[in-house]
Amino acid sequence: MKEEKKKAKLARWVDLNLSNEKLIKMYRDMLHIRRFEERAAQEYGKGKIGGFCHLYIGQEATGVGAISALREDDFIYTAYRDHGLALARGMESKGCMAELFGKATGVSKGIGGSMHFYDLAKGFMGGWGIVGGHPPLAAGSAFATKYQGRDSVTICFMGEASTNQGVFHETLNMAQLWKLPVIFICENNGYGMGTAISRAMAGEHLFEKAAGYEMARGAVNGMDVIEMYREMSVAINRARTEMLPTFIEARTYRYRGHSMSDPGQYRTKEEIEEYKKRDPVETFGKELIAEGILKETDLEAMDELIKQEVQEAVEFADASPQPSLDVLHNNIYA
Ligand SMILES: Cc1ncc(C[n+]2csc(CCOP(=O)(O)OP(=O)(O)O)c2C)c(N)n1
Repeated sequence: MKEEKKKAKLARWVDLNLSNEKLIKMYRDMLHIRRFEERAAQEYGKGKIGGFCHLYIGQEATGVGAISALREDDFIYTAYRDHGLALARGMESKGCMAELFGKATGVSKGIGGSMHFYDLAKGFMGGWGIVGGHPPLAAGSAFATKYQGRDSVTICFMGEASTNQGVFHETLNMAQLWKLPVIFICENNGYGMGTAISRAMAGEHLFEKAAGYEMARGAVNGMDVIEMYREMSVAINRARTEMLPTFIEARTYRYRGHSMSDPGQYRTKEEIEEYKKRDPVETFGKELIAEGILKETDLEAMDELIKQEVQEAVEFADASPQPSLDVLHNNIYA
């Protein structure tokens, strides 16, 4: 009887070999993204961030779950909703905030801005603005590592709207045909700007788009960091050992508008509140407490430290210089 009780109490991640340290880091990474972006929203309101600013708030578990399963020599491509993914990859708050502020100390030297975070040393390959534009680049990266005989994998985040683009289908076709070690992670947050997926996409089962290419595929609860990690571990193993691609539909939700300039009148407050009930950060925090891995006071202390880190990032970005005028025409092809 005692034994049974013990078994029933095993954490749901027991099969994943996740150390407590790793679990705590996953929680911390999600909270870091949340606090960084809440602050970015405030700074945007003060006029410190020019251009677009697309927040990731609500989707933290998808990015952290996926990126936590990677090795340091793997590569990441994403669209413009990139701050959270960059932070999850270990890019520092200071460089990220400075990039938002358009400062020379930013991760893209202040000439990329919110949509174009980049860090080659961390395999973070951007930060791309054209919907559906980057999946071919990710496939190219996977082609390159395979060609070089390395066992790195490339992961490619994209919004669900990009799966309606022709180039998405061309990329999946080639990835499967050429057996490329690439994982496509479609973050299905239900909306492409103000358009609900049901108004823009034929068919209900998004992940089945990959069936046309006989690619391994599936849907996962993208609001659950552990489930995301679990699916990714399988896909990464397939890519690393069999050189085969995977398509994962991560069902998630963004709490904020498409970008900071979106008042979000195409959905109801009730809908947003419904999703907040299963908030990825709060839910996982409670689970870690229930499992005896952290205490409420640990979460509070961690929150304070993160807020302090973000505060220092804002001060750093404020104090940093603008890029000099002579870099204005660098990296431009004519
Ligand atoms: C080719 C192209 N068409 C239109 C746009 C304008 N646009 C920017 S974001 C966006 C919606 C994309 O939604 P989704 O891919 O689902 O990503 P999410 O914003 O939900 O993360 C559109 C249509 C664009 N950037 N590129």
